[in-house]
Amino acid sequence: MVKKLTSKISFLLAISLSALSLSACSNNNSSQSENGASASSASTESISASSADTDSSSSNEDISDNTTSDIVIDDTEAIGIKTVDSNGDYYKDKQVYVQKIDGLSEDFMRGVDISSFLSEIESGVVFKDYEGNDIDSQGFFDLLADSGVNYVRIRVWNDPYDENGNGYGGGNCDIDRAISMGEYATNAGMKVYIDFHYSDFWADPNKQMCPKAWEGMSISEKETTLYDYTKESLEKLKDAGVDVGLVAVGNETDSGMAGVTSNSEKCKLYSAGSKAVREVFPDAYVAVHYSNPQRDYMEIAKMLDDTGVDYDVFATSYYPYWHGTLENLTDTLKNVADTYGKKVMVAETSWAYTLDDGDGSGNTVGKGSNDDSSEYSISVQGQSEVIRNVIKAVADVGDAGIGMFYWEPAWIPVNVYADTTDNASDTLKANSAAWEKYGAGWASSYASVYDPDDAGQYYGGSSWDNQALFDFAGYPLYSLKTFGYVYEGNEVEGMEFEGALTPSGITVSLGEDISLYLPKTVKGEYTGDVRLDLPVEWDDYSNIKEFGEYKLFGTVTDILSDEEDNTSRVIIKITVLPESLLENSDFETGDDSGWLLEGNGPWVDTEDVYRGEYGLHFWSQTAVEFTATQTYTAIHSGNYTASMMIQGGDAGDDQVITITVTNETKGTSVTAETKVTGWLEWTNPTTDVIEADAGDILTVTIYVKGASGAWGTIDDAYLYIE
Ligand SMILES: [Ca+2]
Ligand SMILES: [Ca+2]
Repeated sequence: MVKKLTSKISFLLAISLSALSLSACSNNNSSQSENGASASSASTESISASSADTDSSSSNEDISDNTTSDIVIDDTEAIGIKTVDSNGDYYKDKQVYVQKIDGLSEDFMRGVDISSFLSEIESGVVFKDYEGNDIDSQGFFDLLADSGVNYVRIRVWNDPYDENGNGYGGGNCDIDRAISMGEYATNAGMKVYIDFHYSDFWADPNKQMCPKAWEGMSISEKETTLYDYTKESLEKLKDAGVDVGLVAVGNETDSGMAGVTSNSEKCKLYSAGSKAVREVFPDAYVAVHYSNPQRDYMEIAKMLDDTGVDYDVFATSYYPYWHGTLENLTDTLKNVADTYGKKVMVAETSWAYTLDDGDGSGNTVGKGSNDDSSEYSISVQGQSEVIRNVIKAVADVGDAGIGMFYWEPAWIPVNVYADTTDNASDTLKANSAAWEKYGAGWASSYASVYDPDDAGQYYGGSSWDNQALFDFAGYPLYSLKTFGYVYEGNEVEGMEFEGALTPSGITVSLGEDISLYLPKTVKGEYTGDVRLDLPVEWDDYSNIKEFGEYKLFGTVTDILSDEEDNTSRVIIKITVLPESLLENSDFETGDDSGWLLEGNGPWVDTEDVYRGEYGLHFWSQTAVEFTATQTYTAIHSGNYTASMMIQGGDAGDDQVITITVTNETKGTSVTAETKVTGWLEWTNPTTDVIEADAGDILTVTIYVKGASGAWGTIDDAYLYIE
């Protein structure tokens, strides 16, 4: 990482990076940076299956001819390929090992979002029970309840239809369809979470489009209209007897809601929605929902508090491949809960059991896409562990942690598609027709009038079929039963310990307490794709006293074994940064003390830091151009070097980013350049050495020039002597 440092590695502990195999376990930073390619500094995953998720080659065929929608496809051949793993074993037969969660409340919301369900059924999808029998719609909801699910989440769009009544897709989720699904859920004894998007189609961190009928309204008109719409919709649910237990006013509303973008206007709309919920369902929770627990949730919660928004639950999405560690999830939610007296929950999560695509429309998680996290295996067991561990992370908040919802576990292929089969093109044609006619895909071509840039370009099928809790042919996976298993745990036969996975490396500054950064557990691997958090005792590291890169061994204990010899060894990479000669190199004072900031863009903030709590964040609506400068008087003669960590995006082709050390006394300077390439894609520009004598004046200058809208973070800006 800090390339210049290797020259000073202690001989005893010296290692070459190439000799240390860390590839088995990619770290969090790399998995998050997968996401950077998709653009903004907010969490950029469009789980509604946007551009990157969708196979445009298949989705842009002419599929407007509805007459093909009733082609009957023989799934037999495709099923043989797509419903078994590489060993030829059926996914549906895979039992799951589940660690019991002690003390989990019976009331804990163990939910699933089944918003696409009706469109699936209308398209001819048939779900099965664990014995392989076909089940009807009520049977499907009963199966969820029997598996331990006690809550169902349903999204609601205002008017997801074009002027001719053609659905936009994604389940065509209007209020009437929410009522139908809500009735099944209520009949099955489950409660319902209504997820208003306040849009005619997908609302997420990237888009919060105004409903067509609300275009051109002033904010006060929107408040009234949103209140009326919410009240009317909820009254319909109430009249139908749907057991609504929670209502979210907006979906992943990080960047706005219903076409408004300012916090003050957004809060007015939250309040209008909340007022309607209180009137119709006084016992229901009111939730707000944001997308990424790595964001500044404390500032958001403060803003909501300052504005006086009346809500009960601060909800977040948490996708393990995008949204950081479970520890951070728990800590962030606990902070909000403790400080503002709110309940907290995870409104969306999921995990893949295969990297295959089942319907001919590309998936969000696939080969080379969001698949490099090693916390969990891509397997039915991996899904189970995500469900169990996310529930536990929320429950670990305490009484305020009230629930977890799995996103779209039933969004499976209409017909199982495999490009290797003879009927592949017919299958894709039939699927495409169902996406068009019944809304079983993420978007139909009809959505282009409303959402031309995303749906209009990339309309197609399910980007989520491999993250479902049913296989491609409709058989339930045992991962679904995790919702019930968490109370008592579930054993599987013949599970054996295979060893510990190499953990992510850590970075500390010289003089910092390494124990604060060393993980207390590492992942242990067992047969059956099982990965458990196992306690680790690290060897003595008191001899790490200089900067450089080190490896440290630890002893891992297999918690499932009673044998005496139940341990194995593991290695962690430790990068010790030099002691910086600059003041506030890591920005951990929480302000710009020590630095002279000049120009447009930078401020010290908590968002997207490299290390610690703070970094030097930058963003501007207009062109970004600034310098951050600090001067140091050399105490010793020697070779000096400067480096920094930087990430960001949208800086344009003409961006210039440099870090320079100038010896003002001698009139010499050295510069290192870099570019920002995406969210959390950190680079580490490091200058060549520059000579200085004692008493020379050295100036370190960070210079950033980027297009309007450029954003990013600088952290750990160092000057050191070799
Ligand atoms: Ca797919
Ligand atoms: Ca920092």
